[in-house]
Amino acid sequence: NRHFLRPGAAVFSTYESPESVKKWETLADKELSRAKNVSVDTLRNDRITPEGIQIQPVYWDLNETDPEMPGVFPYTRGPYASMYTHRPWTIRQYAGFSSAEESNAFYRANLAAGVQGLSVAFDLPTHRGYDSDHDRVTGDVGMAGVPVDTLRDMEILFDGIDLTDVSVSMTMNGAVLPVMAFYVQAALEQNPDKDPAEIMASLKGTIQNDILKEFMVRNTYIYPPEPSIRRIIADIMGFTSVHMPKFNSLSISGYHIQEAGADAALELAFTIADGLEYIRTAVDVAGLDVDSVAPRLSFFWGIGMNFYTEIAKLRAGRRLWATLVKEKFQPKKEKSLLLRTHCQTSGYSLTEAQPQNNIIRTTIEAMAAVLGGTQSLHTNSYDEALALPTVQSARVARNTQLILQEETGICDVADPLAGSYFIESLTDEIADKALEIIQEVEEYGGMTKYIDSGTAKMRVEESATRKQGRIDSKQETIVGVNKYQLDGDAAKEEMVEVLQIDNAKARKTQVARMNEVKASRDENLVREALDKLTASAKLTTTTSLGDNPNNLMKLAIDAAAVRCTLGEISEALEVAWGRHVPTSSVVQGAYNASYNAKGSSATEYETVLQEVQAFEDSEGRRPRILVAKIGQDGHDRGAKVIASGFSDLGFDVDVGPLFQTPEEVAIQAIDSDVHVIGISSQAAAHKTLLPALKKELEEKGAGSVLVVAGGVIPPQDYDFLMKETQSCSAVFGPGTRVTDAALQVLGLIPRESQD
Ligand code: 2CP
Repeated sequence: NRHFLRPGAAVFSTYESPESVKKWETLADKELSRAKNVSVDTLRNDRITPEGIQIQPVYWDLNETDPEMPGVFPYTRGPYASMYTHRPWTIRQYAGFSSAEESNAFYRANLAAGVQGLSVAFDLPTHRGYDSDHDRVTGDVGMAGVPVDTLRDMEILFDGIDLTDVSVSMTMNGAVLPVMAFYVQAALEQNPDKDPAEIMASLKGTIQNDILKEFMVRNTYIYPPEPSIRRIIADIMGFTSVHMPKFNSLSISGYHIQEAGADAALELAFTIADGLEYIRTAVDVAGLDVDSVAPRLSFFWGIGMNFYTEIAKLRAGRRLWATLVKEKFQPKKEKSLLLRTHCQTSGYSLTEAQPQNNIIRTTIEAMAAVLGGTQSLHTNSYDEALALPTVQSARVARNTQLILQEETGICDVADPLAGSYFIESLTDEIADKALEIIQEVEEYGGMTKYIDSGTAKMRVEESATRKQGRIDSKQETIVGVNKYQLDGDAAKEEMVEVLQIDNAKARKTQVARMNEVKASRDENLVREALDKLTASAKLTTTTSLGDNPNNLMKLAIDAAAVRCTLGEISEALEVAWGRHVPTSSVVQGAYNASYNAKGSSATEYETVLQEVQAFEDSEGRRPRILVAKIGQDGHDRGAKVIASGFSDLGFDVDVGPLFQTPEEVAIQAIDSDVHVIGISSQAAAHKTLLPALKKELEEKGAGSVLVVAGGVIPPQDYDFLMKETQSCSAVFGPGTRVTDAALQVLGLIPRESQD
């Protein structure tokens, strides 16, 4: 007899089930009967392949005395016993367009076409707590998601969608209080005749609310760490645990840590360590019971192209979380130990070159997510390295999941890869590596202190720079980018239509609607609600317990009800806490080390170093670049990698602060006397902000400073930027090798020695 036995095998008749298997069967029967009124036996008997093979809902090794089972501690094999066998993961596509109306139409069409939950993407001004009329957000309104200034926008966003029925995820971290308040108040106003307590209790969904990773990698914070965690997050956890028990109060995110360049072990470790820190905040700071909070913490992983590793990561994550929460907090409810997660296929793995290849990448990543046992999934659109998705590309992305769910049979078996020598071994090893890092963080005093020390950010940036070095030196293959590239006509054939957004129009419509709301409200009530928020923000005692009259979430809902704007609510808190000002630094040596790790392409690297030296010899100083971000776009992985790579290649590198206006960038460039400004743009504001930067430079007599741009910029816009408006001299798309960019920049810098 082979060891891979399963319940259908002949030997099964004499088999005495171990405890874990008995527990699994009881749990699975309960889940199945609750959802579909079927039992494990129904599943066993019903599913016969065309070849006549009976498919079991789960498989295990009959020779093991205590086999790991799905739904049973430590949950390596899944948080639920029956997993997808009767309820597949939720297809939840993250989306938000430049107006509430367009976004609403998209959500409704998607729900009609098989999507099972909503996931709202807000624009960057909303994330950063600015109303659409603020002068720091001219290029950002409606560009990377939907703008929400007032309750009116939220009402339109969910028009015709019953919020007590559909589960809604909202990606919001900085301006989490006004956004949650608008959402709750919109649900209450959808149901004016019902008991408000009942409406709130029925709301199901998730708010990202994970500020720790914002300070580490994503950068859409507003306030400093201390009030962000100990006041905002604590009060939201306290409020939702009492009034919104079905709502997930946090989505603890590894996704952005991976997107920023972390490998799987680092992503896993920092995310779990963030989760432990949030439970500690709830218990120690807010005085909440672990069992009132932990069951509604959820997770969010990025899924890249390392197929086996990603599957192992999801399995290891569940085991680590259950084990660590049990050990550190001794919860009484089993639900407190479950790591339930959303996954998103990696945006970073998508390429601008040959975009259709991205459909294949996304499918492979989606398969890793579901073979790893995710609860909810977003699949990226193939054109996302170029621009925001079109209706057609979003449809292909959604259908990828429908095909996996309904055509492949993947859902028939819970944790089908369990028992694979390789997957089990990899799961153990990833868990061990992550645990080592988690222990280091815990010994340091927890994630808040670890992030504060700058070590977390530095480790992610190092990992990102090393990866770029491996790609540029071709140790890692990316089809169409560093191998099998197309050129000439073939490359043109691969160009795809991209979505273009009229930023000025989006902003005008938004501001007009906000002014209408302001004109029709009672200003005294507005002032009173905002003053209460400021007063609560200044308190030094906890206000987290759900019924506390000074709970910030409660006061934000009161403010939403009297039509305060998102910017006003944010400002009322900023008065007490100030805005967080980040510091930035450049990783040294990591690009050089990994580029030359195997000695490959060393001559190209040498060539750049020699060119830089020649520049210095002729100009009397090294080439100097200001790497800058303009507008509210905080995605800084690309900027950081360029800064580190250029620095290793011999450039003098200045890194500008995040969230600059074009004028501030121009002033810094002039003050630092740089030869070149490199603008990294990931959030679609390039057509407004690059021409504005050029204008500022010219007005200040610095028109000769070279401007180059990189990031998510559709090739269709290159002419607009380089010819029509002459606002930059080169555009580097995703996938550009740092060495190539450096050589090209050197060639473009006007030489004073030749004047
Ligand atoms: C599920 N259920 C089951 C089973 N499976 N019951 C019996 N048997 C099963 N096999 C039940 C659950 O217990 C639950 O009910 C309900 O069905 C829903 O299942 P779920 O697993 O909770 O799924 P979900 O509602 O889809 O929630 C999934 C998550 C949630 C992960 C817990 O937090 C979520 O939806 N997250 C999405 C986050 C998101 O969209 N983020 C977007 C990031 P009960 O609730 O009654 O127990 S995009 C970010 C971008 C990139 C950015 O940040 O910039």
